Amino acid sequence: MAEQLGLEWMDGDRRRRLSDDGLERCLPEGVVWLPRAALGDEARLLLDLDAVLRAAPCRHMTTPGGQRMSVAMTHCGPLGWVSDRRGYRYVATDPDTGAPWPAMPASFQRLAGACAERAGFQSFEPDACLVNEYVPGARLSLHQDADERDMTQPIVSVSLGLPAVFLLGGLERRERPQRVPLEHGDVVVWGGPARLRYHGVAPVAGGAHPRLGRRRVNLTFRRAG
Ligand code: MD3
Ligand code: FE
Repeated sequence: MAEQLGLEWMDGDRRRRLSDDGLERCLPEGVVWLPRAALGDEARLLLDLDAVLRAAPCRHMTTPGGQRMSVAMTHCGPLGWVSDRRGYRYVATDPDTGAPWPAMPASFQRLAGACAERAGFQSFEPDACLVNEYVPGARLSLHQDADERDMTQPIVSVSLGLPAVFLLGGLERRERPQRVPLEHGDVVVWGGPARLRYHGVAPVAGGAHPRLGRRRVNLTFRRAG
């Protein structure tokens, strides 16, 4: 049975954890979902997020093809990802101001490190934290994260605010994506064989979150350089 479901790689503990909110979720190898893991120090996390957003406001970048992204983004930590007509790359300064990206708050580093460790990655030290901001209707089309240097390092993602449906595809673009609902406080660690899966976010539905209002904010922690 477990084999048929593709669960043979999971130990009993992890299988229980996946279902401990009563929602069965069968995720591919290398994906570890930690429901509500970001809420342990929620107040601190949201205060620190506010400070980052004040220092480096989210902006809509342009794809190399000239499209304005519906997601607005900014960064903290030594490196930030930028996209413009020249392509994608990681850079140490905010192109809008020429200043370094704001420092990565200690609360962010602690959360990312602790979640990576729960997923089996010791001493994860991210040098980039992407902050994506979605208002209702914003989406992220299917893509791979392949601009980081070391693909043995995981990506840790933290969902905050409005819920979203995450689209988890395969290693090739044509594979039909699985829909994974993510809520405020959920953390997902993507590593190993899942690191290069295609993924995206379905258009965010309307509504308002009690703490973050009419938006979803996603943090992704990466080892980029
Ligand atoms: C699966 N962000 O910033 S995070 C991105 O919700 C991005 O804002 C989405 O995709 C968001 O690049 C999803 C989850 C994520 C990040 C990296 C992955 C999922 C991944 C890498 C491989 C497989
Ligand atoms: Fe991505």
